[in-house]
Amino acid sequence: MINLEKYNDQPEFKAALKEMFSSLDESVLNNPRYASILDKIVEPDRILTFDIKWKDDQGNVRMNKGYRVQYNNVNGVYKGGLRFHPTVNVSILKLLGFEQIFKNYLTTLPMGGAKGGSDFDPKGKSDAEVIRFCEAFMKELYPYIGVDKDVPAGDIGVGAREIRAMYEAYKKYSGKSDCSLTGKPLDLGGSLCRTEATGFGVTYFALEALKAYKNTDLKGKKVIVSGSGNVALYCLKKVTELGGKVIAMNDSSNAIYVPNGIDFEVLRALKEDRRGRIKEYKDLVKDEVVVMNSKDIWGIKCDVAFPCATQFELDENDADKLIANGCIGVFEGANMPCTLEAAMKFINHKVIYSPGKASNAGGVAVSGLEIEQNKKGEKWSFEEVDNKLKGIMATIFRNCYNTAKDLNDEYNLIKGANNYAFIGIAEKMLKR
Ligand code: NDP
Ligand code: 2IT
Repeated sequence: MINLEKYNDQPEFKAALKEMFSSLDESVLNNPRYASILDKIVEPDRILTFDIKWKDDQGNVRMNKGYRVQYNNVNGVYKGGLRFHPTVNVSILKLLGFEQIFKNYLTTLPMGGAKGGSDFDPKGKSDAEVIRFCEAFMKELYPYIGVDKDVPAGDIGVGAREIRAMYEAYKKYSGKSDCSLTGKPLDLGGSLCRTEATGFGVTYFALEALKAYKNTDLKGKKVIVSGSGNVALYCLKKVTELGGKVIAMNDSSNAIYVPNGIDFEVLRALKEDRRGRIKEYKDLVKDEVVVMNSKDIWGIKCDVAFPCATQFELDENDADKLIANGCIGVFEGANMPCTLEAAMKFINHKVIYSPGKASNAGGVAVSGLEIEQNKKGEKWSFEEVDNKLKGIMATIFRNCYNTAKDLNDEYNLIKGANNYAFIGIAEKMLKR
């Protein structure tokens, strides 16, 4: 058994371990075949830590911490995003890296688990500062990555601008132009539909689940999508295309409630082109827009919710409000946005609940397809990638749903995802 108390100084990571080990079936947890690998599965192969020195626009040398947690490569090369946010620390990266092992297995593509990033805060920095930081970050990281070793991508605070700068720096320092990063801009060998993949993917997963559990879809549904970054924006786009109405979104400062529905193109331009704040949306449209506190988003009545911002943004009290308001499905686009207590409330009330490692796997899945295209020297059409993404999300849903049903706990997709993926990874570790 895993002694969770050992991780009291890493509360975020401890929460991820608790989610996993409280959901594993007795037949898995007490399987003598797996006894020898339990300790190995919980700790990363290595944690690379480095100092990043970069120059601000005034010419001052600034310093941040950089990390890459290479967790487990039994299912393929280390793979997972890079996060630039002031809260980044080893505990959060271990949470994310641990999740990534099982998420990547669920995609059915050959990718191991990793995560990395820095406590650098891109907010309030000029483009030139961000680009200099990215170059300095890659100067430290490049020896440890590459298409046959470890392939990072984006996450919070790391989008097209950052990946471009890091990929250019990788080429400069390593002299190679292999697929060492995914989420690349198209002119640098990126894949069509990678930008959209996580947000589209979580919506495809929701469609599968709504059909299987409640024989319904997103048409006419009132929807809340938290966050307003990459995942949230493309979830908004796909939900709207499928006939749902996204009535509320947020950022870390404010939420907006828009009874007539949020306009994707207006919000996209505000967020992607201008890096604006969500409250500015009010000045851009004629519709009624109510600006609220960020956290108040979960008190708005909706049919379906997609938490797409950050870890632990939705707690038990928020879950109570959503349940009382008649919400029928909560699909995680972010990584572990619901606390375990919130998730268990949904499950116990038969609200469909999907853990991020299952429903947000579309991003890394299309990263896997980007690697495949780069290796083969091919460029697939948007439609081709999008169709493969749909197929992968449907497979993930089926595998989790069938496992949950086999365990006589139909609404428990935590059990479904964790038992299915844990056995898959454990069996591979035993064969190594
Ligand atoms: P972005 O940086 O593009 O956007 C993050 C969004 O979340 C911003 O709107 C940000 O607001 C908001 N946010 C961050 N912290 C908080 C907070 N404490 N309260 C409210 N809002 C907050 O990141 P992504 O969209 O890429 O990532 C979002 C989530 O999805 C993360 O959990 C990430 O790990 C996960 N994910 C991302 C994938 C990807 O491919 N990008 C793939 C799978 C999962 P603000 O601007 O105010 O900080
Ligand atoms: O959490 C995630 O799955 C990501 N940030 C995407 C990782 C990737 O390698 O595309």
